[in-house]
Amino acid sequence: MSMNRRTFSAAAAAACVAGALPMTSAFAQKKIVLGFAQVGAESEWRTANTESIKSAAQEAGIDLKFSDAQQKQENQIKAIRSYIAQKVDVIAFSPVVETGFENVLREAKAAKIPVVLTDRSVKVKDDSLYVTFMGSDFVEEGRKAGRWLVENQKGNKGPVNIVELQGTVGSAPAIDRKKGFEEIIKADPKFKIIRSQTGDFTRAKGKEVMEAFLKAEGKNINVLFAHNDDMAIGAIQAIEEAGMKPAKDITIISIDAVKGAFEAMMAGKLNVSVECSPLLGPQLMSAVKDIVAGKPVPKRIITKEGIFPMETAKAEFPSRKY
Ligand code: GZL
Repeated sequence: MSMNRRTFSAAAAAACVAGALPMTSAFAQKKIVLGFAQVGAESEWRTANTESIKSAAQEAGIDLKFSDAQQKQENQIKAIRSYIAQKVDVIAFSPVVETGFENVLREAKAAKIPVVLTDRSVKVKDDSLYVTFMGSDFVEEGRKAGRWLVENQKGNKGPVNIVELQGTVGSAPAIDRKKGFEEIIKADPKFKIIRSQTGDFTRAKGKEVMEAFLKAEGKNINVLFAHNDDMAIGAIQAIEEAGMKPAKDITIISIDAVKGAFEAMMAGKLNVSVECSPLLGPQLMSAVKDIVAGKPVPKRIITKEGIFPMETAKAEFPSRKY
């Protein structure tokens, strides 16, 4: 069990005063210990996010304790409790769902361990339970998807029947992307969401649910809005197995802009992907160092992101970092 920063500093100071250690070396040796409770490994996005966090911790000289919750909230809570018991300096996590973390966050606060939210946020009455939330604006990502569709369907008097593959039920990205998308399309009654179901952000579930949509609605489907690229890629397989042409018979809009999405767009099978950057590692490590140094950190740090229609994919692909 690693001694935490406070007890170490007190011991080091005592040793220095007693002349047992030169003042500088003692303090320089103690690495910051960060406990990170990751959602899982459900998508290309998550894999890139984990890679960014691990490489940034190494780069920053931060001792990273990492856990994968396999998309189960109880596993994330268990991991956070273990970091509290280990007296880490900072805890960071990407809440798999928005609710149900209040108690464990209170335990971290009682243990005087600061918490950073990355990627996804939580719904809590007391926002002093976390120092900062860094990640995308998911409502804006949904709006970007909606605006692209409105523009793309300008010449079509409708109806435009949409099926929607939602992300993990109760997660901030699923709730907010739906909200942003509907905010934009509700302006024109030609747009109708005729089926909407969770594919839990995975390719396998995205394919399975799209197969059910196709069985129920078939050629009545004009558009697929998928909350992430992995579900869109699974749905593309289902559309092809049903003998239809993805991105032609069914317009496909998704979010993340991972490598797999660019490959699908270059193959002419995906119409557009809204960027959601997983590369939060460097920002997280810089915030952790500031928190440990007692410097102020903004309550909300929003990642800047774009949108990539099929036509831009070939030119953009070589410079993509995830
Ligand atoms: C978004 C992130 C979502 C991605 C999915 O920030 O939480 O979770 O869009 C991932 O690909 O599974």
